Amino acid sequence: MKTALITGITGQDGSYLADFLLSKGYSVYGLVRRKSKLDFNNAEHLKDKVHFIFGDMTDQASLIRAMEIANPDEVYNLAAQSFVTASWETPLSTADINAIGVTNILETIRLIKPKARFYQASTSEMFGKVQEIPQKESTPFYPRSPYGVSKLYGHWITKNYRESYGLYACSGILFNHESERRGEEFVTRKISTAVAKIKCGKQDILELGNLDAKRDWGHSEDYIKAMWLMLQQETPDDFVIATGENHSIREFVELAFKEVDIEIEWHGLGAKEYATFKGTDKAVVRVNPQFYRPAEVETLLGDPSKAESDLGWKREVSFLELVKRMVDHDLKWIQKS
Ligand code: NAP
Ligand code: G4F
Repeated sequence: MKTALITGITGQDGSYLADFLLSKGYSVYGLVRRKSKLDFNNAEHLKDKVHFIFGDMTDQASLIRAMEIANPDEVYNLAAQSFVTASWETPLSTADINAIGVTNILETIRLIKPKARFYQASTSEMFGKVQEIPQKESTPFYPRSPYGVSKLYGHWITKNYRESYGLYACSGILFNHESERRGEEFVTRKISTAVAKIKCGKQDILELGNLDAKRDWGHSEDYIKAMWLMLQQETPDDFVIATGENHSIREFVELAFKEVDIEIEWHGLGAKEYATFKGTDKAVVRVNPQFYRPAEVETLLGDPSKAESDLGWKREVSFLELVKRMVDHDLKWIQKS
């Protein structure tokens, strides 16, 4: 039986990855942060199945302790301050967790279990102001946020430990992936919960920032399989994981409201008045500059051909299915609450 240690197990990807590894017979350990109130977030259902270890990416002593307790064959580093907007508000702690935190865990592996295989959660945000369309493994990076910059450090230090010490260390450059477990401040989940609340008469209006930004969106359950595949190869390497198609925020909004048969009234920048269609088949979606970013990533589109040919990975959930699953889930959730 193999053993895995997952950092970020309470998050979207960490919880799906734990489900997946358990189904494959792994013994799973998960690093969780101590908070004022015990909160397992997305890992609530895993409480009896996973060994939780308290720790923090910024506290190397806790990572050493976690490595000694788990003695893992595979380490998945999914922990991060992952919300791009928050990285302008907390740039230093973002760097501490997302950049230095990666060195903390790599050093821990090097010292305690150099044979453990390591997965680093890199991101398409590193492409930022894109230098090539579509983006592939060889595309130059140009991050546009403190988050993107911190992740670029994590990406390069992973490569460096592979080249310096011969660690089996890989980075997955994952494009946006969403799900029913996505944090509610990310745009897709913000939209799906708003659609559900508007449908149930519990919200009047949906306010968003840049509607024209485009993202290459997949489902988290497909993407965590790629993480596992990367650690099952003969030699470590880095891979782009994406769907190869992108859509605007506006398109996501349109499909999500269509799912519940609600017509949209768009209110552009500067619109002061808005109609209220509470509990009817009409809704207002309004642009609010409060949600604009100091520097935007306008468009992301990944080329997953290397992962498809070398790992045999393929996404299964289509864009339409993703929107549908998120809206259906939130509708049930809001109706129940
Ligand atoms: P998420 O839902 O925000 O989960 C982040 C996890 O990191 C949570 O479990 C969080 O714990 C934990 N964490 C944060 N700071 C920590 C610290 N100092 N020490 C220990 N744990 C800490 O993120 P996700 O969407 O699952 O993404 C997983 C990883 O993939 C992240 O590294 C993210 O940057 C990267 N990524 C995500 C996407 C995407 O589209 N989802 C794309 C590319 C890369 P709490 O529950 O205590 O907050
Ligand atoms: O959903 P988002 O906040 O995700 P973003 O910034 O693309 O980052 C996510 O994907 C990255 C991979 O590319 C991950 F590395 C990262 O951890 C995270 O998971 O925003 C998507 C787009 C942006 O262009 C943003 O400006 O949606 C636009 N947007 C428009 N209105 C909004 C809003 N984003 C948010 N969060 N809230 C809005 O009201």
